[in-house]
Amino acid sequence: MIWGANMGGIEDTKITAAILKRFMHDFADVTNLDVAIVGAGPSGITAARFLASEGAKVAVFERDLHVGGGMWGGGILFPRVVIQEAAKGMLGEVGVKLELTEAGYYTADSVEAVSKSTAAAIDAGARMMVGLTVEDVMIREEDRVAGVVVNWGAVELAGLHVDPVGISAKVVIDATGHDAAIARIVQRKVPYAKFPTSTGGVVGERPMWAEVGEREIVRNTREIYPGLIVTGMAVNAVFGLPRMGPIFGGMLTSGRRAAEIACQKLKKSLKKSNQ
Ligand code: 48F
Repeated sequence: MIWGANMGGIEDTKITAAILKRFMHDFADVTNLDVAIVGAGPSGITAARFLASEGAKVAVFERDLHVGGGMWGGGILFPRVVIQEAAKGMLGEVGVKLELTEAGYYTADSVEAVSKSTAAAIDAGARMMVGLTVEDVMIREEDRVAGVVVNWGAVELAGLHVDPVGISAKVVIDATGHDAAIARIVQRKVPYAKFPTSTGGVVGERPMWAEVGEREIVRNTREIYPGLIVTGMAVNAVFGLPRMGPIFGGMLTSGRRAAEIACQKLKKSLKKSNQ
């Protein structure tokens, strides 16, 4: 038998139907979530893995067609990333090979780091929804963020006037990196919204200082408005903390911390609804 000899018997319209059926089903399945994560960079992917492994129904909405955010490209397009001693387990546990380059500084292949972290999140049960931009949030009773509003990234790029659709979520995680896009949407659309920052709003990130940025990012990963948690570089943008460049331990650990906070919130709301 020649390899590929039995590959025929295919109908184009059946391929069309298979794509439609499968994606409609998958999209319908993410319209009611425990946690909606915005942004598939290192912090969002890590938060998704931990939440899914705790049994939460979680999806990541990413406007690009690819995952990885700023991790994929490493530093100045050299596709390698640095991880400090304290965080090396975060990549080690998903099977990423680390090299000790200098005492305390491990390096990883950024493509391997993104691919294996994403695969681990998907295997744990997280859904990755690529090509979808979050352009708004849903706000419900008691001024609570209760979901995200999505549209195709291509619609945004083309500047088309097309209405988006809503996805409900008990918790929303802003993992949009330097943009802190979801925090900024809440600030813009809910004029009385107050964040626990020095200005009560998004302060904006400070110039590069890896030592301080990495130290502060996990400590400041928190719920900044009812139902809205910030993680990753969005934390530093919201709280006015320095950026760090291509070191990623803080991003991964912040993602894990965001997942912990979201889990605690989910457990509390489950308790309340059982009372
Ligand atoms: O920027 P990004 O990688 O965020 P992160 O997880 O990690 C930051 C590091 O990559 C790096 C760094 C290391 O020291 O500073 O920058 O905090 O990933 C953010 C993702 O969010 C997507 C964006 O395309 C990127 O993949 N994103 C941003 N805004 C939206 C969005 C939006 N409105 N809707 C959907 N996705």
